[in-house]
Amino acid sequence: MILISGKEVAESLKKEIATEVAIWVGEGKRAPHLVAILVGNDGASQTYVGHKEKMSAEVGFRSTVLRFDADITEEFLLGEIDKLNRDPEVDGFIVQLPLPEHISESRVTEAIDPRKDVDGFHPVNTGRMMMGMPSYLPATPDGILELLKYYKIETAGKKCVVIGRSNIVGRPMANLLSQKGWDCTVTLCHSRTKNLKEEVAQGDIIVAALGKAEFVTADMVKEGAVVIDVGITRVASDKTKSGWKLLGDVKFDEVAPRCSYITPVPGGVGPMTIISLMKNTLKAAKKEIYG
Ligand code: L34
Repeated sequence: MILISGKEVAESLKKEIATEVAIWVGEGKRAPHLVAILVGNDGASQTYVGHKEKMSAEVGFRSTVLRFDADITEEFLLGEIDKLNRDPEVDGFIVQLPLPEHISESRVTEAIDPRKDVDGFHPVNTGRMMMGMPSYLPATPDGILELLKYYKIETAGKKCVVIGRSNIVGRPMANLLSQKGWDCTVTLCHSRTKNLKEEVAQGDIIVAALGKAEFVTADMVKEGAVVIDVGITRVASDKTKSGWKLLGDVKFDEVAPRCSYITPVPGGVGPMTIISLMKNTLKAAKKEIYG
């Protein structure tokens, strides 16, 4: 069993991005500028946005975090998005999800200028991605592809089972893995899938992205499978200082011995999500996708 270190791959890609940024700035261009909007005070979201800020600084970006109270109106948020769309000093921006229930995530996502949509969540980027056209790829699926590439994991002709059909992970992941160059035969499983255990057990590559702690157990995993764990749930723990620990969607201790490769939580997919956002922001600054 080989433990896939997202931390290590992220570190290596970080150096490449930092070098590219240094060359860009050395040519007299403005440093790429990423803005993150954070609404409310969800603990996990604050941690993730904090990691995005830190990584931005490490690769040489300028970054700004706009923090708003959970009770702002949708109209106000759309106004802030409009300002960022028009601001020539902002290359890319994201609105960290989830949003408070009274704000529509789809209206917010659609309001972002696709040219600045470094999350790759806008329908224009999603559509372009599905057609194999140049687009910003959603960060988590792109980060997973980078892990497969780094570890030289064969995907062509493999049976890949994706569990979870979210707009930001499961569905784009299933789509990308089925595209030319990756060439997987993909099954997308979800809460209404019949015989889920049997479906997952067919997978040469399993991507668990349903958001249920320790859902994938050893009996669902074929011997020698590659297991990618996207889940990250905080559960109470009396063994940590913070009072909680992180669990993936995979029951790691029993699944790991059966795998050829497996990602840990933390230190697996999470750091790659951050790196892919940096890749997209650099592309935005260089106007690589839309010119
Ligand atoms: N708009 N909303 C928007 N864009 C995104 O790309 C995200 N996502 C997901 C949630 N909402 C979003 C993230 O940023 C998930 N996500 C994310 C980012 C980073 C990490 C996890 C999820 C991460 O850094 N994980 C670390 C541990 C973090 C911890 O200590 O809690 C890891 O090693 O897995």
